[in-house]
Amino acid sequence: MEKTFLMVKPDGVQRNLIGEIVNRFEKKGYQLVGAKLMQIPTELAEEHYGEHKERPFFGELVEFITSGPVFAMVWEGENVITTARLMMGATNPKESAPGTIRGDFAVTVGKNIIHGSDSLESAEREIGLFFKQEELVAYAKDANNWIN
Ligand code: IDP
Repeated sequence: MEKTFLMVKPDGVQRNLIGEIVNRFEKKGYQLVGAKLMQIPTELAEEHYGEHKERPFFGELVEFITSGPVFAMVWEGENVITTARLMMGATNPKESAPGTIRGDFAVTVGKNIIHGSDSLESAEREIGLFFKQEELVAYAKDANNWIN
């Protein structure tokens, strides 16, 4: 089953949005298979956001993502990578639709509440960066028969 890496950023944790965000993905019908509250070390932040190394906002981005605890998660379900991105909304909250997480809770691009993998390749890379294999839990839920 497809998996994605989602993370409530420090602004989302500080604004008490962990529960709200978990609730949205649970209600949608996806399954949580791993989660932890953690403080990201600078080296991990730089690796996670490596594709943005040359961007002018890279320093600011690393500083922000390490500025407080994040809630890192792995979610599983059919088409979860693409659908989670739709549920998050556009990167810049000025463009994210109401009803999406960023559209409902964020105002500026630098503090946009949530991260989610944008492809199968980045999902596998990011899950590997943040979680050990034994931290992911495979389990069956009867309700899945009413979802899939
Ligand atoms: P994504 O998070 O929607 O995948 P990316 O383009 O991968 O978006 O950018 C990563 C993160 O970098 C964004 O979520 C946002 O927090 C931050 N970011 C993007 N553009 C800017 C900017 O112009 N200024 C500050 N931060 C930015």
